[in-house]
Amino acid sequence: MNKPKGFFLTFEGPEASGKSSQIKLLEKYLKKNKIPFITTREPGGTKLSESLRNLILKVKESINVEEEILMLMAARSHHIENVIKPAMKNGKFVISDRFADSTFVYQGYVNKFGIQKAKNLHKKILDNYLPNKTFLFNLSTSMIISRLKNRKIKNKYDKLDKKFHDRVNTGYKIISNNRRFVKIDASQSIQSIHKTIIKHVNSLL
Ligand code: ATM
Repeated sequence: MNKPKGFFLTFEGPEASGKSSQIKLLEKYLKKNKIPFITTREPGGTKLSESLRNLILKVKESINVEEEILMLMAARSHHIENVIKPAMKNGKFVISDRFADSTFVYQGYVNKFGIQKAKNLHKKILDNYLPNKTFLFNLSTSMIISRLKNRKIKNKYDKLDKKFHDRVNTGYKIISNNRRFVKIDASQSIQSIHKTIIKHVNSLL
């Protein structure tokens, strides 16, 4: 008998776009339907990668974008080899809150490392390991800012201004011209977004 095939799904988008709430709803749905899955996140996903997350997002010392991207890729390599690939081998759905696309956008575009340079590094270091599908949450800058106002500041990126969020949105627009991406209008209701996600997930089963 053929072993069940795993599936790698990622959630991407700007801050406060509702990714995490949707991941929780999807977890509930998969549990209810007895579909084997794991959820994980980036930066993070392993003990080592979570320590790197703390360094990258909370460190007071300033690090340059090259240092940051190398730390992210080290964390990602550990995550892929120790969590994602083993779960995929066991036929599970792997759901990750952010992955390589965040590096292409935040470091590659927003922090000016270069999208293509970031993609080249991903090819070289991580064998171009990419998700099967990516849900990309789109939200206008004004809505991001208004949602963030109701949220306690969580990391160094949450503090940044309108220009920053505009750049994040532009970065996602640039990298998402590809069939891997399912674009979600994140201003819709939680339930209607959930329905869309379930529809796509069911089409993969
Ligand atoms: P979450 O709050 O979605 O967990 O994301 C943490 C931050 O990490 C997010 N910015 N904010 N706020 C984006 C940033 N990040 C990068 O800059 N590069 C990456 O490769 C990843 C995975 C995340």
